[in-house]
Amino acid sequence: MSGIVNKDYSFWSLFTKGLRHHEGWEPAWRSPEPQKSYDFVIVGAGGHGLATAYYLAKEHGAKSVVVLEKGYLGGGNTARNTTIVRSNYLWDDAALLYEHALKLWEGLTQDLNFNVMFSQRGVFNLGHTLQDMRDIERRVASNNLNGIDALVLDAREVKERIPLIDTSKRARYPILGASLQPRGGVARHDAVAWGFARGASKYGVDIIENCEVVGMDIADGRIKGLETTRGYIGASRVGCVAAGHSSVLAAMAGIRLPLESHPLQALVSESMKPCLDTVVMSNAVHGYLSQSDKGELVIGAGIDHFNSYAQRGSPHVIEHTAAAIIEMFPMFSRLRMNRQWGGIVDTAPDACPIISKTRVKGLYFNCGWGTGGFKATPGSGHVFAHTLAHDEPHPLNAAFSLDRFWSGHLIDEHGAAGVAH
Ligand code: FAD
Ligand code: PYC
Repeated sequence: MSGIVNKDYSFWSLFTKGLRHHEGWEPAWRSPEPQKSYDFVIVGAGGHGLATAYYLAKEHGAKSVVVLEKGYLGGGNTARNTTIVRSNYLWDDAALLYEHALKLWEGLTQDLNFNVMFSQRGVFNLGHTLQDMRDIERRVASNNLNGIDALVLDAREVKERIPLIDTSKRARYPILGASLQPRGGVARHDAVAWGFARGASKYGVDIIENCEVVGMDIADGRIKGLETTRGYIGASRVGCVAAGHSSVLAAMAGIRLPLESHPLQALVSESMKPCLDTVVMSNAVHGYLSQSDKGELVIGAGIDHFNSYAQRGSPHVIEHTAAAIIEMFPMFSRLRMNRQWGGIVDTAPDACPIISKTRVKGLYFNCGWGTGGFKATPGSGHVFAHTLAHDEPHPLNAAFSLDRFWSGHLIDEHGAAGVAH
């Protein structure tokens, strides 16, 4: 197939479709019965899993691909994140991987022919202490050396660009400056999942929802198939992309991943008129926010520090988050919060992902994105598809294999992951 099938988007076609309201729409992806076996089985229909399937079919010509999802497509962290996209990581390996993703984001709407509403409104990381500012200078210099857009601003320049922010000296942690990545921004989380699902489906990928993987059939050190709630499915290669549940899947293969699963919460306020046209994050005050197209503030902070698979969190974290936002933007103190939720994030000791083969032949893991994987969605899928298709890492994910936890070549990105840790 040469690409995504073009539909009729003429004025007349859109007008008549509009008249039929919510009836008669054709599904965006097929929902077939699972076949007996596939060349490639992807476990997890979040953005990363769907992107993997899409690129496997599109760029590697894979004809027999299925994505298995225990719940509904895009209902995991893809649905629960706060959609910040940026590539301003410190170390070369991480920066180049996230920049690869950012470049794909820049053409994603056109590639998928589906509006993922990628809005490059800039991302500010605030500095409140001299050490923060030194770290910011270092990271910006490192980003520039890697060809990544980033600049250092002082407090006056921050105030010019974000008029509502409190840069006065009376704040508990006065703002001294910030880094700014102008090409960073936000995207529409659901659209990313739906766009990749539609694209993958049109290339022939089967997407099976309500199909939980409950066991792995491994013989002679090789994966043979998966036990699922919809029966046994044979597989030549299996890519697990299950975010907070990655350790559960790995345990089915007798593998212990160096991951912890934690809840991460977010909240949105009532809608307001547009007043914040960028993304603001502060590691020190410990909160971040942006304004959605609907006018709500989208707010978050750090993980709940206990391990859990329950997709909710503790009230004291919400209180801490609200306090941080009000410290940066005192005028939001009268804003009411509308909703709160949690997702389960898979954090690795060096705050970097694992994109790797395993000791079981044909079994691969893409996980450990922790609090920061949404921004990587297209890049992660792209390099993981390569890894699965060639049985060897793409040059951009070679440093992210499981071996690093034995060799000691960790890539410490706690600073860049910052606020959500
Ligand atoms: P998911 O979307 O969680 O997909 C994994 C899928 O696997 C799920 O749908 C799950 O149901 C399925 N699955 C699990 N086990 C099985 C099984 N046994 N069988 C079948 N299916 C299974 N990142 C950013 O870059 N920017 C942000 O602003 C940001 N904010 C965040 C805010 C919050 C509150 C949270 C929770 C996360 C945030 N993240 C952010 C992190 C980001 O959401 C994740 O790193 C990313 O979405 C992971 O994508 P995924 O496709 O791997 O995971
Ligand atoms: O990775 O940019 C990020 C992020 C922000 C909030 C959660 N994760």
